[in-house]
Amino acid sequence: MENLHYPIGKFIPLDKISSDQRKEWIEQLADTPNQLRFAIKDLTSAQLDTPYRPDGWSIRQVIHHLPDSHMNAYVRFKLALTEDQPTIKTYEEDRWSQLADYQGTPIEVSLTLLASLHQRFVTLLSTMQDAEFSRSYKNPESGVVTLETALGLYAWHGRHHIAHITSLRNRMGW
Ligand code: NI
Repeated sequence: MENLHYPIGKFIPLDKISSDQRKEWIEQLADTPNQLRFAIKDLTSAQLDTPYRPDGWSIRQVIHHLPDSHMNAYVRFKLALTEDQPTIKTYEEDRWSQLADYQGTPIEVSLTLLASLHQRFVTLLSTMQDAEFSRSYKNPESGVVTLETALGLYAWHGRHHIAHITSLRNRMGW
């Protein structure tokens, strides 16, 4: 049976990460905004308000969540590139999804925000040297994370949420 929560599986950190692997992840991140646009194409407002699984976020919430999450990611990368293993700030993503901007902001605004953000993020990632990918931040909940692992995590994270949308569309025949 299809796993509604983890349609592409959970994120599994790799022990060894090659530069080819990093390149693939950077390409996935570069592609995420367009993949998201394609995934939500022609959905009605009622369809956007449909949860992707029972008790899960609506497609609309998933769309607004992606730039929120990836803005945090971008800041984490910049902190780790400019400070010595900084401790980053976690956030309550479920509470964020209940704030008024998730209902009140047109999705186009978050699609554009994600595209602009990823353009800067990918510009930064594309110029990072090997040693910089070994830099790290400390997540107070999960421990030390290298930037190459964080890169894999956020490449997975975009595909993870887009798959929530595409798998719902498949199930519903939309
Ligand atoms: Ni997420």
